[in-house]
Amino acid sequence: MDTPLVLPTPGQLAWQRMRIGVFFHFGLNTFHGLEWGPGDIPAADFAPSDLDADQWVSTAKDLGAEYVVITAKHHDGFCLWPTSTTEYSVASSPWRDGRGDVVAEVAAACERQGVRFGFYLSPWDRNAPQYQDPAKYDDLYAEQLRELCTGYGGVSEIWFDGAGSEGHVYDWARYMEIVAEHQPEAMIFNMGSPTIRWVGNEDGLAADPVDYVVSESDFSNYTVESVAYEEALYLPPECDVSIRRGWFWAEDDGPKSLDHLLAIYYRSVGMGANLLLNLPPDTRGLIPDEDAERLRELRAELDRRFGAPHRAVVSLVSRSDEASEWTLDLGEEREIDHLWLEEDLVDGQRIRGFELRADDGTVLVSGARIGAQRILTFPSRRARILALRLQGDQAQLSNATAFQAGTSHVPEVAYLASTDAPA
Ligand code: FUL
Repeated sequence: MDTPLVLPTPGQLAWQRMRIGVFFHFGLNTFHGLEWGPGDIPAADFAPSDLDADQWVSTAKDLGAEYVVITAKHHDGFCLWPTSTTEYSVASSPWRDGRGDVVAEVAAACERQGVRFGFYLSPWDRNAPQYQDPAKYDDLYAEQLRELCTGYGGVSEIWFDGAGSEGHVYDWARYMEIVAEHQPEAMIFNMGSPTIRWVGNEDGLAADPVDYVVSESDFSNYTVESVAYEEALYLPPECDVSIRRGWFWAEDDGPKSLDHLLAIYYRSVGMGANLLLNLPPDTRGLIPDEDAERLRELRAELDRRFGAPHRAVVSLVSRSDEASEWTLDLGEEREIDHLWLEEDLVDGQRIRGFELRADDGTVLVSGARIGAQRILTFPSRRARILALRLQGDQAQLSNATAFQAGTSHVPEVAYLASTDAPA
């Protein structure tokens, strides 16, 4: 069946153009090497020795991230801001003598460094006694959401994680009213009235084809159930993945290899999805040196591959109802092995297939979607003119840029995260 044409909002297009965000998983779990804290670890254990949110945000910027998402509250219910809703927060910890606010420090660092700020507020709460009574819990959660939507300036993204919430009934209409009133521009991840969706795995990998218009999406890593929408929605995917095995910092964990991160980059950003890479701060309250170093290596390799762009002049040659032919002119003959294409999405995602040919007619690469951006690789060759055939009514290309990366090899993904619930 044909996917209906649903147009993106300007906010969704702006979010897609940011391409890379960084997740910060931080909380009591960090101090116990836990992933899903039970909800009764004493707040007194939250004691980062050198917390520096500017270091977090500048590390994210080193990667090229334009937004961050902080776990304001994870499943254990511990709040990283001094909420009025529970004593289970930084206000009951020794950090900054109980007068600290991690969310405020991250928001201020974002403001200083020109990075957009977002937060994760776990619906599932293992600490709040109210959780067993959905109506009472709605009051608590709505107030937490209100505090976060009103106390920290502009919010770019709100992350509603489905994990642990399977079967629980929340008053999403009420929550969405709070967001609409205070942060109408915020992208809404996954639940409520989403504007962006989960990619369906925690490996950072988008499946081919990446469709922005969907009528259902996956709910969480711990159920095969999906959510069906009443009508098809424009919901671009976000690929969340941790630089480490775990989402939270743990002593015996370490960063993924450069090859693995490159594979993730090509299979997320390179496929037209956003990448949300998790960088977990350690017990000092700093992104570990080895993780920051690995990110710099990744950035250096991406700069090496994509640092010398040859932008092509894009011309439409002919068009029928189903397809269009384009030429991409590099101005002079060059040795190239990568092509970065961007679809103009203002009138919707229209490209349903593409074929890239050299001027001798050889097909270099073909595929199903281009979307916000698509990175194509092919064996190195000399070329000035490339021909591109696009399937799809009124398909529009907005950018074609060629590169000589010195390789057309895209690393394989060697490691897939488990979908088992953490203990
Ligand atoms: C999952 C959670 O259960 C993990 O702990 C983590 O927060 C990840 C981003 O989402 O579903």
